[in-house]
Amino acid sequence: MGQAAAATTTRIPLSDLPARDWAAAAAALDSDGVVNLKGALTPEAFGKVEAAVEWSLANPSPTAVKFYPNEPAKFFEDRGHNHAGLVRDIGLDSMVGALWGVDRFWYMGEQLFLKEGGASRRTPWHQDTSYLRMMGSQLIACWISLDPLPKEHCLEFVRGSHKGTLYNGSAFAAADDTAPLYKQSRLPRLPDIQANRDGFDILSWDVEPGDVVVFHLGALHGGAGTAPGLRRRTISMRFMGPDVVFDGRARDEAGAQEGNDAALSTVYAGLEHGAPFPTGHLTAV
Ligand SMILES: O=C(O)CCC(=O)C(=O)O
Repeated sequence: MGQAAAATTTRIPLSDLPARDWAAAAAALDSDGVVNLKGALTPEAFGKVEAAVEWSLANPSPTAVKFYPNEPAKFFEDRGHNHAGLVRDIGLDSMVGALWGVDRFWYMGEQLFLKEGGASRRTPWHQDTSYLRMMGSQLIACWISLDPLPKEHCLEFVRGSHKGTLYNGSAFAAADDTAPLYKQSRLPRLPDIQANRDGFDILSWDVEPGDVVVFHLGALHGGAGTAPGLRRRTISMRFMGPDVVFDGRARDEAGAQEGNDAALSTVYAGLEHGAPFPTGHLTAV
């Protein structure tokens, strides 16, 4: 664990955070599967996120990866559970509580992406729930970019897809973004959204420092690439709420080339489909 300790012991009241129509934000998240909380972080809070991300980049975990090692630009990804304290420090817990209308929920950890050093390729379209056996409405990532990103370099979403088909994961293969993570699975292969963009209702925004894009982990999303000269540092902080249950429907998965299946299989052991999802490995926030 790196920087987990919270600097404050009580939540920042919603009234002390930048004002927002939280009911409208919650309704957008429910219907579209994503909402951009524009200007949600104060400059001070944004500075704390930036310090946390820089700490994580300077202290990569043993499972950090450089995707597409044969490409000139760096496309780095890492996961950790180092920033639970940050959740409280920047008022993210108050925001999540306002979106869900619940008081008790859990921090699942963070994932970092860094693209720099030239034109970097896209993050393939995928759903996070393909990699997690979790079901429920209270399952989100708060995606924060530390660098201003015009829409064409932002994270993109298929509107409403969190209520649609659950697809096989993406193997992040160099030659084919839809190549399935699980070579054997009942989940259908991802559609080629990038090649058929007009066939999908794609949502994204120009994002500025301070914006927090919140999305349901079942939403189809893909990250745009970068242009030379653009550095793109992003962090996704994930949360689950009390309505999340174990998704025990048969997937007959096998043949994953990578993933956190081994660690998660101990969490899933013995669970019945629909059982409340265990929280012992998570941080209550
Ligand atoms: O920032 C990106 O390009 C990818 C983000 C992503 O896929 C995620 O947060 O799940």
